Amino acid sequence: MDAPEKALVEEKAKQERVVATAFERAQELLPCPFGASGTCCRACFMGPCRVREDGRVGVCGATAASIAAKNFARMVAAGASAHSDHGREVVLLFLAAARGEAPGYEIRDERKLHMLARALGIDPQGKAKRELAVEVGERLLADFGRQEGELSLLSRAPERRQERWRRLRIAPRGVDREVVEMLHRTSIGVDQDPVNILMQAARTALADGWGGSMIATELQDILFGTPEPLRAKVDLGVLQEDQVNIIVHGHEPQLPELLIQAVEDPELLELARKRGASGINLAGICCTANEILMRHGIPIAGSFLYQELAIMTGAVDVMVVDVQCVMPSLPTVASCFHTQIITTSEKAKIPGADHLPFQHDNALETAKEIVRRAIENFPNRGPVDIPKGTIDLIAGFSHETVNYILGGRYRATYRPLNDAVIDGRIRGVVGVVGCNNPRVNSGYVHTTLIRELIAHNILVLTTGCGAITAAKAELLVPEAAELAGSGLREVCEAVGIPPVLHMGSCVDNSRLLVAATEMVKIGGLGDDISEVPVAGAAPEWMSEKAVAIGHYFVASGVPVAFGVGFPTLGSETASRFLFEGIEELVGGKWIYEPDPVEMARRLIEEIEKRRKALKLQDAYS
Ligand code: BF8
Repeated sequence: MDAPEKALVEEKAKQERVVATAFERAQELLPCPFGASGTCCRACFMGPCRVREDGRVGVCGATAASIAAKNFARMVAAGASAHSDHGREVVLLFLAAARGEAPGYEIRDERKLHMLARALGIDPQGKAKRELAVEVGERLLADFGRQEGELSLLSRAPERRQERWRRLRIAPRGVDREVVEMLHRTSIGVDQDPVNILMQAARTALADGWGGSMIATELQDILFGTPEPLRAKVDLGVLQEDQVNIIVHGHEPQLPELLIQAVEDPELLELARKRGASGINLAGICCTANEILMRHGIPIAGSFLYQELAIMTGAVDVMVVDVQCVMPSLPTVASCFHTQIITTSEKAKIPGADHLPFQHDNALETAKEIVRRAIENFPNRGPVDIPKGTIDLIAGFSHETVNYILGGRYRATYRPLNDAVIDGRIRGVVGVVGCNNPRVNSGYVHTTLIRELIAHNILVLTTGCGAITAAKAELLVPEAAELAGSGLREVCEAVGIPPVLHMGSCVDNSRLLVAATEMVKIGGLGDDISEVPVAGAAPEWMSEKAVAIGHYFVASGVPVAFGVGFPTLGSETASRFLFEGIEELVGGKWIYEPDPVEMARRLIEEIEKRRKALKLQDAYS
């Protein structure tokens, strides 16, 4: 073996030793059974106390039930914080753009701005676009710090739902207030009643769904454009061997929106050619990917579990990350290749990554600098191995476009959807959302569930990494209607839509709340979300954010199924409340079922229960 060849083999061996991915780490690290089932308490330093529901209690006397409830509630608070802090950043940029302090950004969807203003009780008549945007932005910004009263957008929910929240005293006041109170109540020696804790968790979660997340979605649409259906591509094959490849990863679309402009900059394109590349290619991972896919058709390299694999193609010149779901392993993996990892949020630095902070007044320069660095890094590539092939998908189903598609632009309405549910062509609607998890047969779980549901005439709405997974299984194309039951197939073919509709990122689960509300308002399916034949599922969840999302759907009246494991299983008392008792209060409940076929069966059972209560016709087979 000559010297260069030996060096290559050694290098490859080094890579093989060093490049462990989440899949290998998940095999090596077994979860702690107490932590996984929710009964390890770390709220003080007399412990940590690991208890079981067998009469044993923690040093302070805490029971397994209160510990499990507290841990669940803290997951909700953390998840709600993540979505809501994203929402807050969007409002701040929105206000800066409206005030002319954020070059490169403008208010794009004036029609939606007017609709949102009216939902907030602001009369848009006679107001200039920017003036109205400032008024809307300031109103929504106040929702984060509101101490009394109710969140502004709660008024969008069906009347009956709002009354129920008020009766139960879980109508959220301010986003930050609910999160702070949740943390207070779960610190040592405060709230010890599992039901009381889990109901405040419901209030905190509602502050996410009808607050932070909804604010993020609505203002992003107004600022960057409301999505409309478009065709795009998914899989690692979207990376281009002969082009500079930049991957955006994380959750916030603010900077990626300008990266889209920067990769088309003629000077940068010329520089790329000088460095030997034929162009500059932008692709996405995780929810940032979903954001720019929905609005611009930017291709998706993969979901959460693909972030390390993308780097291992050797073809990623820069991976630019913001917040959430960014693995700390990235710089280690990247160190075996030429990839530069660039962090852009002051809230999220990673040892070993470069930091290029994004601010409102320098966004375009930052975007161009990132592109420049990627170009300069292109000649440093080693061997490149991009898996061949890509898969087509249709995305861009915002609540508004579903409205237009079904009813037409001038009579936009959910009426045809309600009619299809009423006559049984569609038995119900299920949101299949959430993460990928290396502890299960990732991908299989999501897609098996979805296939079962559509085969039983259930229309599936999807977001987040679940949507990317569905896309990879070719479920987001109109041809997938062939897998649907006869009723759903008929509707999909008539309207020309896939049986699985991509509705965006994880904050865009708020679109599903708006859609469910719209179904109530159109009529014929009950007076509250809890009566409509709808359900939700996160079969491969892993993030605290998924717990927050699940809990706000439950608190909005929707049954929600989780796979993988459930974070309160160590306490039968806490679990029984979430699986059964909570339903009497809010109309929704949690379901835990790791098997996707069985999960589908249980969700269909919930849908049928609602159909029966509404005395709807027998569904198509
Ligand atoms: O916020 S689905 S892995 S990327 S947490 Fe994360 Fe889960 Fe993906 Fe979107 Ni949502």
